[in-house]
Amino acid sequence: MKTKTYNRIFSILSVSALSWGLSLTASHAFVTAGAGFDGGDLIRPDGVIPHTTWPSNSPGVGEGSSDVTASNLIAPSGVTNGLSAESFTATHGASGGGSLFAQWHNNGTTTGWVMFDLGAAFNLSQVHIWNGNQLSVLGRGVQQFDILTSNTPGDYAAGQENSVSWTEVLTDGILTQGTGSSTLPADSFSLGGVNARYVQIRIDSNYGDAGGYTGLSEVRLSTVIPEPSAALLGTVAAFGLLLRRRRG
Ligand SMILES: [Ca+2]
Repeated sequence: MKTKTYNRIFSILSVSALSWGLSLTASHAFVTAGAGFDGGDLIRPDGVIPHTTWPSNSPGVGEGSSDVTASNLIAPSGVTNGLSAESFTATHGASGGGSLFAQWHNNGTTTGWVMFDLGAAFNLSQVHIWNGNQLSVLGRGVQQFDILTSNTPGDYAAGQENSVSWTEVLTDGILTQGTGSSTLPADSFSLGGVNARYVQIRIDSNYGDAGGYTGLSEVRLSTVIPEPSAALLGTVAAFGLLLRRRRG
């Protein structure tokens, strides 16, 4: 009888742990650790929409529109360390000058926006941003920005960036200027655990590029560390009680 009870409790424990562990979409979950990273799972967005992207009709030195397309923010592209691990500690290479591109920059404005679809709603702990890191034009990197989030599907479309259902969760963040290093780290900013599927970076300013272009290299989000469900905690408590009874 006691063995049967044991088996049942182990079964409940297994099912509870399984449903807890799978509460995050498997394709998004990456376990990572590093300075500045507060835990949880790293999320690579499924989609990205920029307000503009620099066109290919006047390419510069070895530069075409595919070198600066917004998909370079999520590819991953240009990641020079941790590419296979998809890790927060990954670094990003420099762009331009015959070197690596793999970034996004807009079509000649110091402000603007870029929005991301995470594919599902998550409780977001942090946003991790690798700034623009384009050799000889490091002023194109984002300086001040806001983060807005939403769970309204219609918000993820050009023309909806000012929809009232976007909520500002980070105001006037300051991104570190790129140095042209081949191993640029990410800057991390808290999002306070907000539940959201859509994330918008609203650019307030850049670092003073003479041509007025502004861009970024790569963007990730991370989740809060999931709390054990009440059902699992209850099961663990019952299991402890059973052990005490057996010992008694
Ligand atoms: Ca990139």
